[in-house]
Amino acid sequence: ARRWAHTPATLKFNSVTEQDIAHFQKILPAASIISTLSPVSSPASELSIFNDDWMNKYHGKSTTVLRPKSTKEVSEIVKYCNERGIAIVPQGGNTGLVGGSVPLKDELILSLGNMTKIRSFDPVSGIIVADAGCILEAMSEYLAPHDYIMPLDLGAKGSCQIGGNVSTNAGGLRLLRYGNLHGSVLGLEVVLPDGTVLDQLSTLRKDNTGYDLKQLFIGAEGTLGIVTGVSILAAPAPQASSNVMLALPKYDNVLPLFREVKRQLSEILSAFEFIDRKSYELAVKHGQGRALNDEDVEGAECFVLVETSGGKREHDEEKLNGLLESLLEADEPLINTGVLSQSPAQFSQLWAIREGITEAVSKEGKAYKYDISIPVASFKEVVDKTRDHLKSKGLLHDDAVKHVVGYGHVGDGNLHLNVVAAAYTPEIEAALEPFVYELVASYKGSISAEHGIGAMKTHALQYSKSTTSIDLMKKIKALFDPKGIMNPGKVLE
Ligand code: FAD
Ligand code: 2HG
Ligand code: ZN
Repeated sequence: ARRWAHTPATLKFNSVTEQDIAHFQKILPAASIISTLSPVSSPASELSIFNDDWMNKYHGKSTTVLRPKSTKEVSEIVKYCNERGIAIVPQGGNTGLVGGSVPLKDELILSLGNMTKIRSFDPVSGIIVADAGCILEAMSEYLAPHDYIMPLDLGAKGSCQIGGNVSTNAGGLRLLRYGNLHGSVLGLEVVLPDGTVLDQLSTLRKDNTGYDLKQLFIGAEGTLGIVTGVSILAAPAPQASSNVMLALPKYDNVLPLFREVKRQLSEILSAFEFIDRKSYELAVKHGQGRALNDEDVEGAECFVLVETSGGKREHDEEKLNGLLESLLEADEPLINTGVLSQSPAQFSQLWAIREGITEAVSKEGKAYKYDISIPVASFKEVVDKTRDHLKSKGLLHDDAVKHVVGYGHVGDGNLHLNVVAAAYTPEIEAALEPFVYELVASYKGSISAEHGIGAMKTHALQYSKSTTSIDLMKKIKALFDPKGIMNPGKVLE
């Protein structure tokens, strides 16, 4: 019930009717329409994978999902919806973690899942242009034989789409090396809320011709238009990659370790990921990756996964081995042990532990997810303070909150604080919010480092954005989408 409170009170939209379905049938083939309304009359169960989010925390009530195959079809649908006052939720792989990809009420869902063409690839520049519905992993597989990689990677790669990645400005596991999408996206094709196609699908690396409009859509979470095409700069595939899981006796060692790792590995360091002890245990318990040997885990308060990517295996191995030796031989070692991958399979297994935490947490219980930017030195303090707070409210026990864990992208100052509960309850939510947001604000942090605002944090935006910024965001929204049909109630209240 609380979610409905966030729906903009002033905006009124029309529900999709049977007449609308008849109109959509003129735009799209029957196979591209899923609707409980006649004459399509799909069973409600077919709609649930689009109405329910990945965490099964947010539940829409849409009657209709449209799955266009071309930008022209998207444009005709959007133009019609704008005229009719029907609200639209753009949906990619539906892996978002902030309730942005599912309706708040019965908005029409426009799924990009049928738009999966690679439009072009230039093996000299590395620029790839693709339909927004291309799955991230499929794009990586397309690039591999050409010796290129996508500049982003995340645990949801098998389901998330490049249009969804762009719309959430997804960060992920390669940000430390390749930066965020504001840098690597070169152009976008967007269907604006009145159906106009904004063609900015540039393949230029340099283009200073006034305002860079595409940046507005990167991270707009579907509130300003529908991304239908993406031009992105792929990175040359590293010739050698390696990784090592470092076990730390205490959290306080993370920062000095980061400094030392950066100093010694310099240009070959490509990831520095943090995993606290409980996150590690949950990953292993739920079959993510392969457990380390007991003696490697013993006495570890947390772990750091370091990845190197470089051009020459012998050179990189020498550096990594040198790093490990110097860390272990130090008078007061920052690490207990380091487990170095010896084969591509072991490399993947170490990554699977880190990438699998989200999945493991969702198997363990219902997760309240806080994706925050704070100074790295405070990661542990924030996890501990949150746990203590829940304990003081009498909520830290198996029937309420089972675990409070922290993991994330240390290299980018991004902590994933996950509170794993037996169920989503108003009592736990009230204990966590605004507590966590106030805590983040006290460190001058961000309440959303990489997952976005969605439906979850609209009411908390002011913890990280000034009134002036929010006012400007509202003006931009009104300029692009005067009727407010595009993903209403997301990002802005
Ligand atoms: P969806 O979930 O479908 O949509 C997300 C938002 O974008 C919604 O607001 C939706 O309306 C909008 N949208 C989607 N497609 C379009 C489009 N074509 N045009 C306009 N708007 C659109 N995120 C990170 O940043 N880093 C991570 O490391 C990371 N790891 C994850 C691991 C797991 C296991 C999971 C489940 C999620 C993870 N995420 C991560 C969350 C992340 O936001 C998404 O995985 C991804 O970027 C969303 O892509 P999607 O295609 O699933 O979009
Ligand atoms: C990750 O880094 C993702 O693994 C997901 O961003 C984080 O589930 C989460 O909270
Ligand atoms: Zn993340």
